[in-house]
Amino acid sequence: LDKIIVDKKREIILKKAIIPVSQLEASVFFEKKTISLSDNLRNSTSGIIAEHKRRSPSKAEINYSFTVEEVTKGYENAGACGISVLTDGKYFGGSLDDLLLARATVNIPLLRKEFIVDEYQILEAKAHGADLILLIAAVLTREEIKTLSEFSKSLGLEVLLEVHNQEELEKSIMPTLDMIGVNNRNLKTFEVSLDFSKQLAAQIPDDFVKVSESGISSIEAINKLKPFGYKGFLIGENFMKTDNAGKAAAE
Ligand code: IGP
Repeated sequence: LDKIIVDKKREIILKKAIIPVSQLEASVFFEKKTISLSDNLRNSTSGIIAEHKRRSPSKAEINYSFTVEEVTKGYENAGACGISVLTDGKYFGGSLDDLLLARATVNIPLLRKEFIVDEYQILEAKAHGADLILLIAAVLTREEIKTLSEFSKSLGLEVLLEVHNQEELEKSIMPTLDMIGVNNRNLKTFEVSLDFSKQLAAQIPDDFVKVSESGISSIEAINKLKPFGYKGFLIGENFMKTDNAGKAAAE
């Protein structure tokens, strides 16, 4: 995780030198209103946030056989509340082009799934059609979470804050967040257990929509998480590893 962040910071320095903020701000998406994922989750029964993920550090290759359009259209047709698009290239095989293609394909909320450490990445998210961003408490200070979430909100982007334990949750709670996600996967050890979601649920204040992330592989798992107050379920690998991600999401 520390290595990913070091790489990310270098990547941002290089990108800033090539694509100035003014160029990002010229994107048509700055004039477009965003769609609210938190509203969708509050009003939905499925709560599925389906993820486009080609590979990951914990699993290596998952699926390279389908286009972003095929996968995201499939998710939308299956009734997903929103779609998460990995944009990290080095570790997840994604890109901002993937986000743009997803935006050209579907009309449901899009999450830019990225290790965000700089406001520049939030401008990129907006410029490529995202409706919300992810902030990961494990790699940010409270001050950074505050600055980055305020900046997102000023652009009309909702914020999903990801935590993995009580300490991260306590340091992060603030009114500029919309949703709080408990990552069932420890990003440092890759250990996965739905118990993380179950244990932390009661500590998440009711003003935030609760999302359970990672390692969810069945309807039974979702049904076990719902009584803890979870309204959103972020699922990647379990859909992507099949030969029809949309069909898997529909089932
Ligand atoms: C999806 P899974 O186990 O269903 O493929 O997990 C998503 O939660 C996971 O990709 C994720 C992630 C992240 C990826 C959660 N938090 C932070 C990169 C960065």
